Formats: sequence, C-alpha cells, structure tokens
Amino acid sequence: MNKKYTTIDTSQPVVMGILNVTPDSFSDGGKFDAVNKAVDHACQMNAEGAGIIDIGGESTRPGAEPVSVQQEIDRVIPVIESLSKELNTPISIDTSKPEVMREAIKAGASMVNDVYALRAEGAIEAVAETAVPVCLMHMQGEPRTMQKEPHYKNVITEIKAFLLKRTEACIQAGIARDRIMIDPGFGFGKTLQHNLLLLKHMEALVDTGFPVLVGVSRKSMFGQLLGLGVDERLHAGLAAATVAVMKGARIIRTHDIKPTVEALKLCYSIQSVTDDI
Ligand code: YH5
Repeated sequence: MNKKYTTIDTSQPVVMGILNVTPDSFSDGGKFDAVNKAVDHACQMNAEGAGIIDIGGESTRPGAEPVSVQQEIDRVIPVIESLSKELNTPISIDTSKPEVMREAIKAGASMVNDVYALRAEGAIEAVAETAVPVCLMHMQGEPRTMQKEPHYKNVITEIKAFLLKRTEACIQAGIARDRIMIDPGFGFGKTLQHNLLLLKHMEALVDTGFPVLVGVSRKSMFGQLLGLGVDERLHAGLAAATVAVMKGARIIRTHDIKPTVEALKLCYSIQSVTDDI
C-alpha cells in the first residue's frame, strides 16, 4: 500500500474552501454538468487562494436527512478524480462513512474531514490504513435533531475533553499525532451563547497543540445575532474567523475565499511582524 505521507502546512493560516456536491447545489443540467460546475468552482476557489478544497456529498446542515453510501460516492468521486488531475491543492473529503473515505483517498483526496470525529464503525481503521491527515469535529447529537435542545454544563471543557478523547482513540489506532486536527463544530448542537463562548475561549482548544479548524461561514449564529439572511453574513463571518485566527486557530473553512484570504493575511502579518523597539 502507498503510505506516502501527506501533510497540511499550517505554518501560516489556511483557507479551506467549501465545495458542496449535493443535488441542490449543482444539478440543473445533469450529471456531467454537475461535475464540470463543481470542478470550475473548485478551480476558482484555488485561484482565489484556498489552500484546501473540502468536498462534501452529504448535507450535514441542521435538519438534513442522511444519504446512502452509494449516493455519496456517485456524487463526490468523479469530482475528486477530475480535480486531483487538475490541481495540486490538497483535497479534503467531508464524510463520516469509511467506504466513502477509502474511495475518495483512492481517487486523490489527501485529507478526511469528519463531523462525527471517526465514530462511525470502521472509520478510524479506514483513516489509519492510509497516511492522510484527519479533522475531528465535535457535534452534540446528530444533524437531524442537534439544534433542538443543546445543553452543556461547561461547553468549553466538555468539547475539549471529547476532542482529546477522540485524538487518543485515533493515536491508539495508529494515526500519528501530527496527522490530527480538531474542530469545536460551530452550530453542531450549540446555541448562540455556546458558539460565542467557543470563540471567546478558543485558546483552550489551541492549547491542546493540535491545529484547530474553524467553520463559521454563513452559519445561523450570525442570523440569530444580527437578523441577517444566509447571503448577508459575510462580514460577521470574517470578523469571527479573524478572532479565531488571532487566538491561534489555523484553518478556516469557508464559502468566501478571497475575503477570508485577505483577512487571514492581515492576521498572519500581525502575528509575525517583528518589534523594532
Ligand atoms: C464545520 O464547522 N460545517 S457543514 C449551516 C449554514 C451554513 C453552513 C446557513 N462541515 C463544518 O457549513 N466541517 C460543515 O447555515 C464542517 N467544521 C468542519 N470540520 C455545515 C455548514 C453550514 C451549515
């Protein structure tokens, strides 16, 4: 088996571009059209400075219904095959299913992004068999019902403990420590207050030493806070991403590449400017 080590360079903050290949996103002109549109969108995100392209074929939005393994494979694999020929940018597969992880990596994906933190049966093994990095995300409950009544005694310590437990399980299974990233999972079983606390106390996750990935782009926390529709949340999302990165988060998952690249360049410039006094 090819165990070529793939790593994501997080020495500078990285933008991860979201590429949804669910039928509602790219389907008006049939299957080939859908693949072409997805590939074009990824190329544009790459040109705007995305360092990772995150491809997902399963909607994990609150209230979404599950899809089958075959449906997910049919949606994502043609896009990954085509993109991995066209781009050098790392491709991440956003899935919880071990079969999809395996097929995606075979097709050229070089990272796994799992909102279930590899808790599905066989998922840890699927990643351990390969050499790709993985992002472990926290979620309370499951997508269909998670926003009904999110509850924590202490949102920060509980999420940190969950993520550390998952990193330990991964390391036990043979996934090297330096292949693991963590993510508090904004909006996944969290109220507005929980999401704000996670931003306020981002350092607690950064302190674990694992690179922290943050996904706030267009999420409903901004709708709740500001009364804005999904297309009106760019500025708040940039502010939240900026706060997260200034507190040490390293990867921002977003729909809006160019503005996020610009904001993160500012963050990195502030973090790395030398004091001459
Ligand atoms: C994440 O945070 N999120 S899918 C609801 C929205 C807007 C966007 C309009 N996958 C994350 O992006 N993976 C998703 O309201 C993720 N971290 C990681 N690692 C949800 C999403 C969204 C949901």
